[in-house]
Amino acid sequence: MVEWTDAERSAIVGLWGKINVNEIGPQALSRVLIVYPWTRRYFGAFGELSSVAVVLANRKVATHGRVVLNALDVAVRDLDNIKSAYSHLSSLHRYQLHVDPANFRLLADCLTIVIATKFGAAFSSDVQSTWHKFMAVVIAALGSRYF
Ligand code: HEG
Repeated sequence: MVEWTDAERSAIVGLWGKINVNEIGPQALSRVLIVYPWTRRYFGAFGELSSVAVVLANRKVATHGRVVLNALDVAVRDLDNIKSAYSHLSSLHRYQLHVDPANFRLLADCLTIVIATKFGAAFSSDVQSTWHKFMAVVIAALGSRYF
């Protein structure tokens, strides 16, 4: 059971409140596909993903980036129940999508970089520390059906 202090809760909710899912979601997912090109194998249904320009212009990538961030919104709003909230998503990624769970961390890292780029000094090391904890809990929850 994860424990959150009031300061951690308000740091996560505060940061999340400034995030535009429609902007950050597509940036984070396209970054994963560009920096870690082997992750493109999971998105065969998204069409052409063979170059940086094509990934950035792919509408399905943008849409799915929003889907992923909207799923994170569920976690932000239910910080005490992230594991159960993600139990179905974890099964889906394991049994139907066959996503190696190591990729969850890659997405978290890209998302953190996109957020840092967007918010600059406002994304202080203190805020990052709490954000990192949040993403670690999300990653563990998404991996919970793998083990
Ligand atoms: Mg996953 C579908 C969330 C990481 C590959 N992902 C989905 C869906 C959600 C989701 C909500 C839609 C589920 C549905 O249709 O019911 N994904 C999600 C989160 C995170 C994540 C919250 C990490 C924070 N996903 C992730 C990673 C990969 C991946 C790292 C692969 C590298 N997801 C993936 C694929 C699909 C989804 C291939 C199906 C996409 C489609 O065909 O529309």
